[in-house]
This record gives sequence, C-alpha cells and structure tokens, in this order.
Amino acid sequence: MKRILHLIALAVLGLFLQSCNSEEKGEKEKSGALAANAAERVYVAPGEHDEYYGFFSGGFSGQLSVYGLPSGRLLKVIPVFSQDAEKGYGYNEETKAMLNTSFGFVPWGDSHHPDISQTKGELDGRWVFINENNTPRIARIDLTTFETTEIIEVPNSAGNHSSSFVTENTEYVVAGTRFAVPSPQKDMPISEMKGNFKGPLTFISVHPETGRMNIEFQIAMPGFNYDLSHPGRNKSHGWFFFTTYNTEEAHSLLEVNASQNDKDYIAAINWKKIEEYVKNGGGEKIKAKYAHNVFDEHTQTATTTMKEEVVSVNPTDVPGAIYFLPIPKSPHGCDVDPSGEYIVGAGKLSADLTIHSFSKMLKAIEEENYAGEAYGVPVLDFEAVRAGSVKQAGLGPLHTEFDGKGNAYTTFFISSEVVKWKLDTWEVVDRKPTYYSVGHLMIPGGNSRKPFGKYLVAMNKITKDRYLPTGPEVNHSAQLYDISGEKMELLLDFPTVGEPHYAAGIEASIVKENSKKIYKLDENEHEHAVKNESEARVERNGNEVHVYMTMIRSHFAPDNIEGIKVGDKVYFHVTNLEQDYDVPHGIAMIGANTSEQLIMPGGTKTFIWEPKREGVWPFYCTDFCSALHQEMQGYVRVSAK
Ligand code: CUK
Ligand code: CUA
Repeated sequence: MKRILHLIALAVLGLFLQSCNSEEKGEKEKSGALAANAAERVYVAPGEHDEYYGFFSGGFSGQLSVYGLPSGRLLKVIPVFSQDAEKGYGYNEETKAMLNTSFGFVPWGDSHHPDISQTKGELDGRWVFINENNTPRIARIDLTTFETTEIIEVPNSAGNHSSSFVTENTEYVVAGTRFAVPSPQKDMPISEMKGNFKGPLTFISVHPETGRMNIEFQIAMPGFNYDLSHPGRNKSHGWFFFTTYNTEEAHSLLEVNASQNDKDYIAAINWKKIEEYVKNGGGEKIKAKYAHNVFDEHTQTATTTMKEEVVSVNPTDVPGAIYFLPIPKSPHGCDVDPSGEYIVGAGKLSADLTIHSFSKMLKAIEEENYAGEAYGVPVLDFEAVRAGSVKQAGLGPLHTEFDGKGNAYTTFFISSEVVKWKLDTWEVVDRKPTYYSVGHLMIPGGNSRKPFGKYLVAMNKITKDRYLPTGPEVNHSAQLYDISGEKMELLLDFPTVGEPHYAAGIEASIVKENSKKIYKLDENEHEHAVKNESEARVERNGNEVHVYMTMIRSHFAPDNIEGIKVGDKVYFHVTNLEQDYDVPHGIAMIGANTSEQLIMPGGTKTFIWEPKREGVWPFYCTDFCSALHQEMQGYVRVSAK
C-alpha cells in the first residue's frame, strides 16, 4: 500500500513538473514579474564595473565561472577540475600535476558548490573552495590570481557532494560523501551494504596564512547518503550540519525503495569536540590513498604528494559530539541562517519546510530528549528541536538563502519558484516563478553572518524557450532578482557555463584591490625561466631537446631553430618577459599533442612537441598582442633521424 501511495505521489509530482515546464505559457507569463526599468537596473555602462563578483560552479564542465552582477557579464572561466585548452591548464607541464589523483591523471570533474573564505563569519575574499563529486576532490582558487592553486583528493569518499563549505574563520573546509561505500574500499556483495558501508565526513584544515589544506580527520558515519551540509555560524559556530537521505541504507535506490522512512536525519556534529579528541590522540589511522596537488606561486609549478593514511574517528567514541535531528522525507538542502539559530531542512518529497532551532537542540541534548538511536547515535525528538514549519510552501523544496533582514528564500524545483518567507513567524510573504525548475539560489554573502541582501540569483535546470534555440541543448540559465524591497523583482536572465549547481557572491571591492596585475619577473623562480633574451638557447641531451625561449612584443627568441630531428622530444620552456598588465603571449607547434600555451606577463610555461615529419615548421603568437602581432613568428627546421 505504502508503495502504491508513493507511486501515486510520484506520478502527481511528475504531472506538476510537466505543467510547470510547459511551453504553453503565454508571452506575458514568460516575462514573469519583470521589474519596471529592469534594463536600467542591470545596465553597467561600458567601462564601468559591476558591484559584485559571482562565482558559479560549472557542474559537469568541472570549472568555476566568474560573472559580474548585476550585469550578468561573463568575466572569466577559471579551470579547476577539467583541462582547459584556452588557458593551457592541465596541458602544460606546470599544471598537469593539478589533475593527479590516486587513480592517475583525471582531466575532468563535476563541480557543485563554491564557497568563499571567511574571517569572523564574514567573507574575506581570499580564496574560493569548490568540490568535485565524481573523483572526490576539493580545490582552492586564489583570488589574487583567479587561478586554481591547490587540489586535495578526499579518500574513502564517493560522490563528494556535501562540500566544500567553510567554517566561520575558514578553520575547516568540509567534504561529505554522498554515497556510502566500504571504508576502506574492499570487494564485497552490494546486497550486504546495510550496516557495513560507511559515509565518512572529512574535515580539512586550512592554513590561516597560506591557505594550504590538510586532512585532519574523517568521521566514520553510518552508511547513509550525506547530501548537503552547512557550518553553524554565530551562536552555532563549532557545529556542522549534514542532511542525509536513504537512512534505510537501501542498496538500490529505485525511488520507492529509498524513501520508505517517514523521516531522514540532519546530522549535527560538534567538530570542536572531535578536533579536541583527535588532538589528544583519539581516533585510529586507517589506509587512505590520496593525492595532494599544490601549485607553488614562486616556481609556478604544481607538484603532487601521494598520501597513505588518515585519522578516522568512530562517532560514538566521542560522547556528545554527534546527534541526529529528524527531518521529513528525503531532505536535500541544509541551510543555516546568519544568526546561527535556524537550521532549514528541505524534504524533497514534503510540501512543508522544517526549521530546527539550535537552542532547542542544545536543550534537548541537555534533557536527553531522545526519540531513539541509530548506530549508537542519539536521535533527538522531532518536536523538541523543531522551531517551526513553513506550511504548504511549494513543491519540491531544495535550497534556502538569507538576506540578513529576517527573511529566507527557498527554491522549489517542482513548482518552479522562489518563495520568500519570514524567520520566526514562518509566513510566506512573496513568491516568484523561475524559468524553469530552479535548483540552488544565491544571495551574495548568503553563506555568512552578513549577507549583502540586494540581489538573489536563481540557477535553473531547464531553459527551453528562454533563449534562441541552439540545437537539442540550451545552456542552463541564471536569473537575477532584486530583493531590496518587500517583493522580489525579476531583472535579468543570463546563460551559464555547464550546470551551475551553486554560486558564491561577494562585493567586488573586497576582492578587486588585491587582484594581481603581473607576475614579477624577478620573483619568477621557475627552474627553466629565462629572464633575459640573451640567455635564450637550445640544449640537446640525447634525443631530448630543451628550447629556452623568451617572448616580448613582438618577437620570440630564438625564432629560428635548427638541428631538430624526427623522433626528438622537444621541450619548449617559454617565458613572457612583459611586465605590463594584460599582455599575455601565446605559442603552439603544428601537430603538437597539447593545447596552445597562453603565458602571462612574467610567467613561464612548458609544452612538449614530438615532430613526426621532416620539414620547416612555423610557430606564431596565438594572442593578438600588438600591431606587430602577426609578425610574432618563427620556424623550426626538422631533419630526418
Ligand atoms: S545540488 Cu544541484 S540543485 Cu549538487 Cu547543491 Cu541541489
Ligand atoms: Cu604576442 Cu601576439
């Protein structure tokens, strides 16, 4: 019976999905509640700058794209987990190591959640962290260079989804695991999953000056799916909250199986307690193979260190560190308001939003107000911790953000809308349609104590008729709303790169002053850098040839290279001698099994060319750099073996 009811429920949701996405909407509906003077309000005049940076995850593109808000102008795509031919990332010898993992070189990733570093609960604009789901990793992007400077693999994890959220002083960046797996991995029957799989949660410390990451400990949680997470802030600083689903531990998640339990959990974790436990020698070292890749800003080169073990903590060994808060029907998002008092859990298959109270949680813990336990972890009584519910708010709630003015905004995937509601009274005060099927939403600073509270961006999964058709696929779409007034006002649609699951936004003034203009040539410690044209040269060592080359407007040195033979392996070590802002040069060789190399002022990059045929082969600058850009060229003579 339960099964049948469930099927009916799913069918109804399916119908809703169809009608919400239907192409029958009239022209008027299509524009939604488009604000008066919308164009004017997002217009950033030529030469003017946007007020906010928006960092959008690339989803299946594996990258991070940078947009200006409110204009929606694409400013840059920062390569993170995927090779990028435009920038040479993952192709040149300097950055290849960034994509090393314990499984070898993995040049693609699926990135979901960017989060900006914080100091005292406010965005400090130093780094952006972002997760990779498929081959679990966390990356750190330096906001002085807008380049990926570190990637750490997350071992014993599978589907690194509830990541990469940072604590109030960026003490930790946290990585959850969406799929329970044997930990450490081993060969065993899938059907014996229940009770035998684990869902490790990984706490990665961040060095306060350098930003360098280090895996401090993993909590060997029961084998649920840990979907999303958020750190406590303000009064709940020191805690971390994770939503779970499939607490039934079904090994096949055909939906009827997976959502049998009336309630799943939010796992509340007192990480300060566990940190202390580990500092006092608690936990055990377990096998954990993972790569740690660091890009050194002085040598401009990435290196990989392979690691072998992590400290694993059994959650029941640390009394008072972990509790489960019941939450109805397969929760997805897990969001904490700026005061740290409210924890919003959105059950995807529930029409109501459940909001838990941090202070009630502490009280329930003190009074041992338990409804039971799961794997030795106390389950707190639902009513004892519940602060309130937003009733019948919409269909398919996913994610919530806050404006810092006492309002919360929740996305509803199935009913395709953003709903604004009041903290404390739980009343719905506004709702606006999205086009269509919104996933996450983002308010700049929404993940901190101090949201900027002016704009909201909805990230939509289905675009359909919003743009000119471009074949079977239309880019995903973001929508910008003004939330400074009582009612939300739609201002703008703009297409995005890949699938932006989530984004992080920050006032531009916090970041832009620190943005680097050049790499200083006298600080370039690359082992093959050539800092003066007179040192440009060609060196042979057996069939390996090293070309030490310089580039400056508008020539290469050397520009005529002879003595190369078919079968040689030619390394081009190329330094851009420019010391002016925004003057990169590029270079490539015919038939080279790599991308072009775009080299920043003061930078050095290396690529390999293995000539296949004799002849005289040209090379040229690939980035228009001066009036004599076309003259920036040279030849390599290749002779028979
Ligand atoms: S997820 Cu995509 S809409 Cu990966 Cu945060 Cu919810
Ligand atoms: Cu250098 Cu074009």
